[in-house]
Amino acid sequence: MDRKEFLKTSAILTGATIFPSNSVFAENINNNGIDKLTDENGNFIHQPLPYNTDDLEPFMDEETLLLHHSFHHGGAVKGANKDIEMIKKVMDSGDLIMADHWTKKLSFHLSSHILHSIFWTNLAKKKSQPTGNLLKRIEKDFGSTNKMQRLLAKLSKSIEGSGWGILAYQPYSDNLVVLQCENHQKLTVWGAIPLLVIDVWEHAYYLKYKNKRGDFVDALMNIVNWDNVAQRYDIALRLK
Ligand code: MN3
Repeated sequence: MDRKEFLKTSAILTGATIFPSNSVFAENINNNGIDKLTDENGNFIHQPLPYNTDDLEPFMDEETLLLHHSFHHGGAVKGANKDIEMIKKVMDSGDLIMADHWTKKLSFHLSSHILHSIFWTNLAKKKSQPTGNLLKRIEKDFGSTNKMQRLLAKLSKSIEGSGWGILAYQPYSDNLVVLQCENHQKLTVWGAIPLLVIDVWEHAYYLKYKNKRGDFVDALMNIVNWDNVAQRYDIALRLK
């Protein structure tokens, strides 16, 4: 480990700000190592994309990226804020008849906000590969990067309806796991920390890829920002 690597690792372990100020990918991750989803008042905020809307061409087309980020992710942020407000109103009124409705809505919207926030930072226009601790762990848990990627791609492509393929770190069992998530909130395993998430909702690909979800998932593997995934893994290890 060279000095730069040592300082970076030490900073992660102590929770200090480790990211260079020009790293747009890191700006979504705060000092505690989690994504910044709220303002100082606790309201959910919609962060700008960490790149230009045409940066991920041709793998992800500009129009899809723009609509996806502004309308679909943006809508989830608005929804989550409204759901919180409505839960407060229901509690203040004393009539809890709508409490389960707004709680379910919050689960859907906030999970969407969390996964989309991770998703944008998981992508970059440069080609990269898993390295360092992450690579070692992938090889230990899956045999090779190729094997893990094949599993992640397979599970992402075959999700029933709308959902996400997810590579996560599971601190309870101390290993990497690949999960299928339906919608934004179903089929998770408690405690799993998402490292790499693959959005396979039709809104993520239909303008360009039409019904070829598989082609979209394969294309996405060309723009995975493995440095971001590795950062997330190093941070997640603190929860072991
Ligand atoms: Mn989406």
